[in-house]
Order: sequence, then structure tokens, then C-alpha cells
Amino acid sequence: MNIKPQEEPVVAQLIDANLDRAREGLRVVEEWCRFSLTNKNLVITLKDWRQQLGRHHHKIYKQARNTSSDQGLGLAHPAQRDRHTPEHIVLANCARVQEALRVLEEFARKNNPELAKCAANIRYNLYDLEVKIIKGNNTFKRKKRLAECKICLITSPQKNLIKKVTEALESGINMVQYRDKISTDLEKFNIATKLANLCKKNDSLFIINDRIDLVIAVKADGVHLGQDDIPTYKARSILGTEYLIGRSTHSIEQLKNAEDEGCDYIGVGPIYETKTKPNSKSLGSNFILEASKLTKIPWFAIGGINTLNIKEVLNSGASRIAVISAIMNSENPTQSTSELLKEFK
Ligand code: TZP
Ligand code: MG
Repeated sequence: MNIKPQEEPVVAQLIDANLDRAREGLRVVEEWCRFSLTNKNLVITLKDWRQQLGRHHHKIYKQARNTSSDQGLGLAHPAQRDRHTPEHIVLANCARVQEALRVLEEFARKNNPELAKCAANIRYNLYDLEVKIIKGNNTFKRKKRLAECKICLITSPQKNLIKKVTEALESGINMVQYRDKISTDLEKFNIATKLANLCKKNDSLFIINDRIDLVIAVKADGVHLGQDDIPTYKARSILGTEYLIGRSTHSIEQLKNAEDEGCDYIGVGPIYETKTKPNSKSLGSNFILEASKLTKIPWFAIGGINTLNIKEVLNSGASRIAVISAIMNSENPTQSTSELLKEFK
């Protein structure tokens, strides 16, 4: 221990208070990373920082503690009442720890340079860790919304696209995939921008088929890939863990692979014959039962599903469906969406 005696007891007192503050704040952040983000690496780092600070929390600081003379004790700030969400709480605690570390850095520099160095080091690294938490929160929210989805509406190119998607969203759809194999890149960008805004307004997930660049360009929630698209590890290395990756699968082997590769969700089909994919062999509703037994991640039955056969699909073990024509080719998307959604109740 390399601490010179404090010239002023008050310095020891405020070092004690800020060590407490930093350690407690780190614990709040750590609990969030552990239980909500379930990110082991972040937990290990935060625990290590708490322990480093704990090793500097010497008796001379604790002995200087004098809570009765602390004029700041128990003072609440109105901003604390605005911390409505766990995300607010976590980020407020990151800020609190950064402030406490800065205080430690300044006041310990003279008498305890090791503590000052330790505080500076943790403070710099905490800035990076905070970004990881923000990204982790996005992943957490997206996965939570994905888990709640019942129907994914996949779009087909048409004049009334925006109108039909708007009606479907207003009727309760909370996941939209933009699928378009014919428009130009500029047209795709413009449509994707409109859909991204529309989905945001209606609190819906927005996924884009095939195009990782467009996902990033319009800040969508993820990409949907087919069997002939780029491998999951490559898509993940471009998008990171913040975005969702979905994959179409047509057999048990493909379904298992997609899950092992770290896809966030899968499409399973075509269950029935469909004019939307005329050359694909249908798997039949028996396949649904097999898929439901094997798949641990969210999965969507797809292909020829409509208001007439949805009961069979759900009774066979599916808990989510993806549709194109049942809504996009409907004269009344509001009614078709409501009829499909009704079956999940
Ligand atoms: N992948 C498997 S089946 C299918 C896709 C994209 C088409 C689904 O369209 P529809 O109109 O709901 O049958
Ligand atoms: Mg594709």
C-alpha cells in the first residue's frame, strides 16, 4: 500500500464516499448485464472493476467516514424520478460511476496515485462498456419483441404496398419483412425508408430481405436470408449482435443449422403449396409438429397460410406464422389481419 497520510481528512472522507458510489453504481450495472443482457463478459469485467476499487478502499478512508456532516446525504434530484425504464437506470448509473471515478482521480492523485490511476483506467474503459450496454439493450428489446410476434407480414411489390402495410400494422401486425426482388436499388431504398418509419410509428419490428446494406442504411431491426444468401457468420460479423438475423429453412437439417449458426429466428416452409413460390415443394402440416419439437428459437410457419387453414397450422404446433398473399393480396387487409390474429387468442 503506497498511500501518503492525507493532508486533509476531508479528502479521505470524499474518497471514501466516491469509492462507495462507484462500487455501488458498478453493481447496479453488473446486475443488469447479468440478468437482462446475460452477457458473461460484461459481468466479469464489471466484477473485476468493483474488486479493484475494493482493494483501494482502505481503512483510513472508511475511518474518515462522517455521514452526519455530509450535507449531500439523502438529497434526491428530480431527474431520479424520470428514470422510468431499466435502461434509464442503468445509463444513469454509468454516469454516476464515471463522475465518482473522476472525483477519485482528481483527489487521490497526490496521496494515492495508484488509486488515481485505477480510477482513470476504469473510467475510460467504462465509456466503451456503456456503448456495449446500449447495443445490448437494443438486442434485448428486439429479441423481446420478436418473442411476442405472432404474424410476420412479408411484403410483395405492388402499387398499394404502403397502404396495405399501414392497414395491417394498424390492425395489430408487429413484424414486417420488406421483400422485393424486382425494384431498382433506389426504389428499394425509398420504400425501405418509408416502411422503417411506418414500423417505428406502430412499434413493429422491421426486417429486410436479402440486403444487409439496406438494413444498416434505414436502421431496420434485422435481415432475412435464404439458403442461397451469405452465411450467417458473415452476416453477423457485419451486423453484430445488435441486429436480428432470420433464415428461411426447408428441411430439418437446414432448421438445425440455422439455429446452430446463431440465427435469431427461422422461417419454416413452404407448409402448403403457394403461388408466391410456385417451384417449391410443400412440406405439409405434419412437418410443423416436427419443427415445433426441434426448434428452440422463434420460428414462423410459412407458405400458403391463410384464414382458411390457419387453425390447422396452429393446431399442428406452430405459434407464429409468416404470410404474403393472405394480407398483401387481400382486398381488405384490415379484416384479413384481424381474422388471422383472432386465431391466436
Ligand atoms: N418462403 C417460403 S414460402 C414463401 C416464402 C417466401 C412464400 C409465402 O407466401 P404466401 O403468399 O404467404 O404463400
Ligand atoms: Mg434471399
